[in-house]
Amino acid sequence: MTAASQLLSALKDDKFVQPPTWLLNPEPRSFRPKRKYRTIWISDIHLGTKGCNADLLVDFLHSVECETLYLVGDIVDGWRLRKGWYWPAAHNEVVRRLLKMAHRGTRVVYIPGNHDEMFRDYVGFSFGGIELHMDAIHHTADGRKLLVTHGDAYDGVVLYAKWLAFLGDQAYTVLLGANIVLNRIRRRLGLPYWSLSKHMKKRVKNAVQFVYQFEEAVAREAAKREVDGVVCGHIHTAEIRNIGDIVYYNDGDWVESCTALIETKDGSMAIIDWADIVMQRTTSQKSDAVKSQTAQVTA
Ligand SMILES: [Mn+2]
Repeated sequence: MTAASQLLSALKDDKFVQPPTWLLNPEPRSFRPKRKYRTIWISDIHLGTKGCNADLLVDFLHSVECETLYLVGDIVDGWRLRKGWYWPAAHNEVVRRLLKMAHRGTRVVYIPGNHDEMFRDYVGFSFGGIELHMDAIHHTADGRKLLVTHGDAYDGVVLYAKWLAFLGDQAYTVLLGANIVLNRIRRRLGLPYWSLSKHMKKRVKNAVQFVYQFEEAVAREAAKREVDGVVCGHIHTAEIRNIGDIVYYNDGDWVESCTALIETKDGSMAIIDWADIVMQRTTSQKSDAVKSQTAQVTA
């Protein structure tokens, strides 16, 4: 069976007549060896907004391989796009990477959130090999059952836009704006990404209180559903902690913190801070460059 005919049969459920040719392009040879995981969860990418760190996410997706990838909501920001179309090339590249992963055999499960709630109408369908579900039960390699949900349904106090009500909507927008400008300057100076808003939020007592209440509410729902744990996103705060008998996992976001949640083949789970990893990579590359220069000088 040729690659093209395999692709056609894979896409048959979506009734794509002509598969896009870039799907068949081979990977460039220069790729780093990929980190292999059993499962990856990412959420709150907010494609279509200026705050989205699409470049870092593309870099992450290039660097990993997994059996199952969960997109835990707020992948595309429909709310923002309604106010005006913003879609740079890097945002397309994210979509391409996701479709490529699905095409190459990763099971991709998309659970819409509140910012991409328009996709909730298509739950039960699949597009380009990406399955849409309202929520999901994930079975870990060590035999635990995890509820996977975006989390906005348990955000009783504040349905987004207002979720940082105490900071004020505008204050939050200003903060994210400042974050973009700051990182543009840092990039020009050759400095890695650093989340200003993440550091600010930690210092706001009310924000901590809100996060705590949200986590408790999600854990209560998980206990009701008789699962061992819950994976969600929504509040842009990555976390792994025990709440009663439930393990609460939050995969964070790609607006502020640039984090993912992963499961290894033995079922252990961890949060990956990609901004941090890229920073370490840049630092070690720099010191390698310095070393080779020194070597040349001494040689
Ligand atoms: Mn959300």
